[in-house]
Amino acid sequence: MSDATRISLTRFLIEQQREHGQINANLRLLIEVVARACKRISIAVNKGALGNILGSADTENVQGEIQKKLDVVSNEILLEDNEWGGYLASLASEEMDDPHSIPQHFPKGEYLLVFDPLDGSSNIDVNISVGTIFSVLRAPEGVEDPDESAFLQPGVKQVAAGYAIYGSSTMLVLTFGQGVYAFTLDRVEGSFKLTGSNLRIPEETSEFAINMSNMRHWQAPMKQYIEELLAGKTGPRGRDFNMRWVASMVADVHRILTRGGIFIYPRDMKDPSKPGKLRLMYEANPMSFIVEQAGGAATTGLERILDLQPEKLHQRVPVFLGSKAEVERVSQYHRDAQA
Ligand code: AHM
Ligand code: MG
Repeated sequence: MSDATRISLTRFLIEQQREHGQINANLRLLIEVVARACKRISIAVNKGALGNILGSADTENVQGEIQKKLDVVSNEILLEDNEWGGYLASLASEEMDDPHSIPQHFPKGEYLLVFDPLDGSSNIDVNISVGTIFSVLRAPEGVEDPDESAFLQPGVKQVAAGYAIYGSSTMLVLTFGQGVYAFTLDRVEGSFKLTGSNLRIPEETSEFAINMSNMRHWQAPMKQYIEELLAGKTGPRGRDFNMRWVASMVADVHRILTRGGIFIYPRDMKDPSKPGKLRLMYEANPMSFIVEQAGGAATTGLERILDLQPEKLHQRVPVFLGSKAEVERVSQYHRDAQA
């Protein structure tokens, strides 16, 4: 297929609205605007050192992490592009302590948007893939100015989720709960084109992604599972496994959507006050929605991520996601250890 005949994101969304009744005009506009914001972030990422956006911003976010300049720039782009459209009741982000209210002079809408504006920030300065992750929820009815509690809905309530990956090409991956679609940015035309429909994650895999340097801090079932993979052909699994760890969740998840695998960021004892590193609302939930829609599974090791009732906007959770058979196996090890 030539690039000119490929379906654009705009056409795809209009067809989803018109022919399949899956989305309404406001949700279509929301996705289009988020995609446009991701294009702006992609341009900023691509400029690298020439854009004067590498390095630290010398500020801390609510999680006590030093923000990178690009974290701040990406957050501002997403706020600026989305606050005037009339489809949002509020926005929340990894980079802001509290939800961002829609300014008085703009109309308000029915949706909540929550995002990690630049995931994998430690990779910005070394020219490795980073991304944007987002989740769309319905605002509770009758709430004039939604606060944090409005966002605290389980992942099964998401009406859409997606991520953009700024890699060797820029891609947008989306779900509305009826399959997963991938779009590649055509930089000449400036539009996203449909390049993958109904993506499926193979149930079986021989590839895992985990930060092995934390092994000494893991709990027993986690150590057992990885030791078995490392033992390879002569171990209990009877075959060799391969390992990849980009340290950008978007890149690791994107690889798993493309060729299968299991991604794990477990709870560890490095800082016992933290039940994991990744955040539920804008990392684990949207990625779990996408992975389940592609036939994979996503758990905390004990429970399905999408069923969790969030308690805080910036809550952390352990994450096990990807090829179903492996996620089920490692989750079983964790459940057995609890029994
Ligand atoms: P960030 O949102 O601050 O970039 O942190 C999340 C990232 C994930 O993208 C990635 O999977 C993980 O942190 C990597 O952590 P580590 O550096 O511990 O391997
Ligand atoms: Mg992140």
